[in-house]
Amino acid sequence: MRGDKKGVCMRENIIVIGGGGHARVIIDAIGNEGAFTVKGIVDPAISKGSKVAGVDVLGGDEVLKELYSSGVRHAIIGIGTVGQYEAKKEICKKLKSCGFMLPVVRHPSSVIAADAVIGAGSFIAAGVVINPGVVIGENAIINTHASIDHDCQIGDYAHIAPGAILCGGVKVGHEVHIGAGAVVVQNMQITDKAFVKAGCLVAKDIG
Ligand code: JB3
Repeated sequence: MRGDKKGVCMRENIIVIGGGGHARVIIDAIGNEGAFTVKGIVDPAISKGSKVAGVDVLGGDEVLKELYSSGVRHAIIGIGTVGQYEAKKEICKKLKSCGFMLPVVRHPSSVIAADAVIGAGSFIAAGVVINPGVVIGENAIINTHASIDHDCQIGDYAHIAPGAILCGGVKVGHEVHIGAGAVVVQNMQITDKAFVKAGCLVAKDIG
């Protein structure tokens, strides 16, 4: 938020990249969090001028430069789709080259330790708990009700799906998917690009 000349706090605008189910979850979190106003959605597969979750679809990625020129400075990647790492990295590159900043978006019901470090563009969903000493990379998704215990490390673009539990000291690499409800016991290490199925118990290192 920033103050106008009268000292009134104004929300900064943000655009959401992608307009599917994951984007709707992000839009809801942004509305609840109150730091930003969603200016619009950028998605080439949805008709320009239509609305998703009450938000205008502004067009495909060709509108990014124009949006930056119009004064929008923040963007969040709302593509959750498992395995779409290259698309996400490509769009991240485009956003940065236009000048956009990628803030951390968190639902206000998440509980995040004061010393946790969370990388740019990451999304922390409703009901997530992140304990002390945790380090999360850029553009990661910590999805609904996931629990990340003390001293875990999570790489860029990792997706910790709803209800997954990482016990203390777990190391998760870049572009890793931890499926919904999976449990990873303490101090396990999971290498880059690994895929852990929903509901799995991980009691041995992967990779
Ligand atoms: O499991 C849960 C809780 N959520 C899933 C989430 C993590 O992933 C959800 O159930 C879905 O499986 C998936 O959600 P997502 O990513 O919203 O899926 P989908 O409905 O396919 O929407 C992705 C949107 O991103 C599509 O409308 C694409 O057109 C758009 N998209 C893909 N690549 C892109 C690009 N948009 C832009 N602007 N640029 C791209 O490069």
